[in-house]
Amino acid sequence: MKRVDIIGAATAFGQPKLGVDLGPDALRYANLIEEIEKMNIEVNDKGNIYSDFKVDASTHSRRSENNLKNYEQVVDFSEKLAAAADESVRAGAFPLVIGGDHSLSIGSLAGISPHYDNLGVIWYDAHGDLNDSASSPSGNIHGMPLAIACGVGDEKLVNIHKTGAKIKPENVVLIGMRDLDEGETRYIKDRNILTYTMRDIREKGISAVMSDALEYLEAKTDGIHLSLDVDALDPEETPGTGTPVGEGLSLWETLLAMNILHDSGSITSMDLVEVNPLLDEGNMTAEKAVAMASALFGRKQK
Ligand code: NNH
Ligand code: MN
Ligand code: MN
Ligand code: MN
Repeated sequence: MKRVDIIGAATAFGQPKLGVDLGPDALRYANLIEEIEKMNIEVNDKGNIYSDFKVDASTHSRRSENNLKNYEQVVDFSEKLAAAADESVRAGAFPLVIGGDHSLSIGSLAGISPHYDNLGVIWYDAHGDLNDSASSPSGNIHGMPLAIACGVGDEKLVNIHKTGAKIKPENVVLIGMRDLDEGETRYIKDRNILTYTMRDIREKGISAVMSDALEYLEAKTDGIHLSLDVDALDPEETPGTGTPVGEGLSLWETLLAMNILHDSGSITSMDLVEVNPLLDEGNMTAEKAVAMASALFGRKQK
């Protein structure tokens, strides 16, 4: 890895709550760049990407086309982010895309995946983000990016940056699952996606889960993208996020998971998403997210 490129994805259009577009700056304020530099890694902060559309607090998330809220805003933002992520991989850097809501992964995966024959994905989240507009209970696009990357969903969203599916469901591992919608459960079963629910993690332990996930992906992929939604953790750990779900992962489990991923040397890009400083207690969610990213880049747990 030549360097880490920080790409700020300042978007809130994938979900209804204001403030998640401030996540990138909350992470910088929590010393994201300095903490990664401590690992003797060069960091290039590329600043934030913003939509040309302005967030209008009075209508945000109410405009919906075919049960896709803020549709044209998400299409526009995804194209911009995909171009930035593509450029970063092309330059030999490790893109660290900081959000922003999880709809940003439509753009990050679209930009990154063309550089690989078989990109693997670890989706560390309470949710599967495998809805399409028909199965989505909310119309919020942040519940759809993984399906879109697999080629399922709205045509424009599926064809962002490059035509067609960006990844294969057999190259995906879901970790931390505890709030799946019906359509998502069906898709996981139909495509036989390797899934670790909270119960699986309790039974096996996070260390064995991570090793098994790595073994599964390393055998058939030429790069692994980590998409880390801070709501994977328990809301007591990361309260500053829009859709918290109880009985989640602890900080220490996640730091251990990140250390195991670091030691593998297999992770080639990352999204760090759903930090909403307006919902936070102080800046603790951003601070913990920085600890998680630092652990991925080699900071050892005490
Ligand atoms: N599954 C729900 C939906 O599609 C919630 C998604 N929310 C997330 N995903 N934060 O990670 O609306
Ligand atoms: Mn998510
Ligand atoms: Mn989530
Ligand atoms: Mn190292």
